[in-house]
Amino acid sequence: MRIADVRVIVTCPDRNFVTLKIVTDEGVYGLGDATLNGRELAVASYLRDHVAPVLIGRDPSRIEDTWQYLYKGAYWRRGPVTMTAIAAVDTALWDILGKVAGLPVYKLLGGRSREGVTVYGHANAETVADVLAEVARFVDLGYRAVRVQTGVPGLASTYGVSGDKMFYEPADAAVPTENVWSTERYLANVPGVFGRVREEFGPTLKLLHDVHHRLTPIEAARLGKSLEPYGLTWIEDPVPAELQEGFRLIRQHTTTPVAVGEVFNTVWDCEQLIREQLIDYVRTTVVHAGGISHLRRIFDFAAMYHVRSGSHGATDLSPVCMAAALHVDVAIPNFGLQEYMRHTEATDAVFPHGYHYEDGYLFPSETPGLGVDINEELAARYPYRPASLPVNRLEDGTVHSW
Ligand code: GCO
Ligand code: MG
Repeated sequence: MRIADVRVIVTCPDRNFVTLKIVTDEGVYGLGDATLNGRELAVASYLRDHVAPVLIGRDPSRIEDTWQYLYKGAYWRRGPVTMTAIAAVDTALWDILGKVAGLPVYKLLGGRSREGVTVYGHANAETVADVLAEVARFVDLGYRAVRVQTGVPGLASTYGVSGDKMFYEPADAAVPTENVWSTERYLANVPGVFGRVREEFGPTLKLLHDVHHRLTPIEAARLGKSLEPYGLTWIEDPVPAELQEGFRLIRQHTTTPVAVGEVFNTVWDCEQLIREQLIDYVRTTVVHAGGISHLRRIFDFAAMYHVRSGSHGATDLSPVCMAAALHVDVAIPNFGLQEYMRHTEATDAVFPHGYHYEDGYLFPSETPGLGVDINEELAARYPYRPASLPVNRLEDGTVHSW
């Protein structure tokens, strides 16, 4: 069997997605998600112009060899654009392998280690009263884990709070929207929110919170300490993680668990964080961390250091990525949690899939391969729309991490 055709499909069913379709000479095809929010066309070009030509004629079952060929063969290593492109190829090849073997991909990864994949939902609202109602809604839907984000008094907008509660989408304008941020206002507000949520929902509901890279290590330490009475499952991305040793400072001060990794692309981005046990959950996922093969490598390494998975699963990761992530989640020994934001009806129609939600769990598809498809005719009806993620500024105008 040989690779006969490689297609890059860009579509915007309510938001932009880039999908790679690898077709073999025997007609079997595989899909890979290649969506990099706000930078979609860079990956589409990388795949179309630089990757597709070298894939034609290759044996699709040589997954590891193809990964190494694309990683080492480019000379220029790592980075989100490169690793998202490699991820798409790797994912599509696993899909083909599963279809040829007649097995769902998780069986090729060693089989089921658990019955279902525990997911967390997103309760978000401007006020505490409203967010309590949102948490209740997720509890009613069966969720055992809920991420809680509220507005901050004095700030016009805050990360994680949106008008549309179900389909959160921060990439809202062709030219980035500018938000204003105040660490002081934020730190004064968050502990009270979690105090109220715990009071209302008791001690066993898993609670999570995303700081979205906005604090310094000592500020994050203070936040973690102030949240200790409420027993959070994790605080996410407390600081930008380029300086991995910075997390030592957080660790020295608080027992609140830390989750990091949605912007990481390789094991090298979290090597020190894992080896020194500076984090508890690594949030890398298939599409931005080199595909199923490399994600598995990161999680195996993490398992040696008591670090569990907590894969990113926002709406900018397509159903193709979610399908692939669930096969990994259900197979690995050190699974922690899976983020789950529902896609819109239009997105689901373009990407018909066999995974499903039930009582707080997602279940991967049992059909051969990933169990996800793309309706190309429908996809063609939704042309690309430029959309960027916002930019953050402090109250005095200084550019800050968003
Ligand atoms: C999350 C993330 C997202 C990102 C988004 C960027 O935890 O789900 O932080 O909300 O901001 O995926 O494209
Ligand atoms: Mg996040």
